[in-house]
Amino acid sequence: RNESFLIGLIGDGITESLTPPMHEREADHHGVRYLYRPVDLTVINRPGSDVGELLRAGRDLGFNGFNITHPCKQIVLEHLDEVDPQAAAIEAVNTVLIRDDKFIGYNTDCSGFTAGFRAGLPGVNLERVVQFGSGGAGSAVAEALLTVGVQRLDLVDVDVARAAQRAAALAGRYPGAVVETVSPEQAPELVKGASGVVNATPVGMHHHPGTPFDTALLNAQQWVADVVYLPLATELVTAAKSLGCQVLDGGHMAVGQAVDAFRLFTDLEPDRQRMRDHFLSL
Ligand code: SKM
Repeated sequence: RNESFLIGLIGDGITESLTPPMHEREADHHGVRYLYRPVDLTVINRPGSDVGELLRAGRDLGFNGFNITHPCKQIVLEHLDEVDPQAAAIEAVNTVLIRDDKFIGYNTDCSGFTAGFRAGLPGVNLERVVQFGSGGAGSAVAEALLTVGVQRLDLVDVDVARAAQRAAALAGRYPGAVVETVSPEQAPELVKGASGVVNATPVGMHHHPGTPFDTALLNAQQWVADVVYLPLATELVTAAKSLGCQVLDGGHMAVGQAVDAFRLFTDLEPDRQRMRDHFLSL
């Protein structure tokens, strides 16, 4: 096999992203030439609305694909020739393949969270889940939770209209599940009665410290998942672990989206554990 791959990541402030080294190291193990370059909109002083133009430039310069992140995951949709049905349902794309000069969009945040959830929280109770955040990451995570069989999903968001729109879209596609919107004031009661709680907000990131809800509401029978991975040990993850909850840290989604994108870009089977070990060493 004498193939080479040229991949990029388009988004705002992504120069320090860990996705490029994850892909490149995995490609090294497969013995293929693989370059993964961040295309940071802040650095090149371009708005997110230029994502279509950047994709077309990338295609013309021989790129094989792109990951797409904030603020372009929705804007990119109108520039694609084909969109995977699950990505279309989530209304967000984070992976674009360039095949025969066509742009084909996928969402590996959803499939990546799903795989991480199955691996990291096997057999957990899926009866009642409360999810904080219904934005970019949140819509992919909510879809993933219903895919793995969550029976009742309560979406909490400061933007109640956004949560309501997401809940309605999900309820239509998962008629077997109950999907509701909850105001932040109603959330504490629901957290207490939940089998699992998920953070899909940026709260807990280095520049956004805190927890999305009062962790004193948790008990050891519950599981907790976070999507924040900088730091990996968020205040939520640390508190939930010390209470004895089963915990899925945000690294699982970060690795999961990279695993699934790598497979799409290369048609090679990545080694999930190896990619996670490498991610943890970065
Ligand atoms: O969906 C992912 C994207 O593929 C890569 C990324 C990053 O490296 O910052 C973040 C997420 O949006």
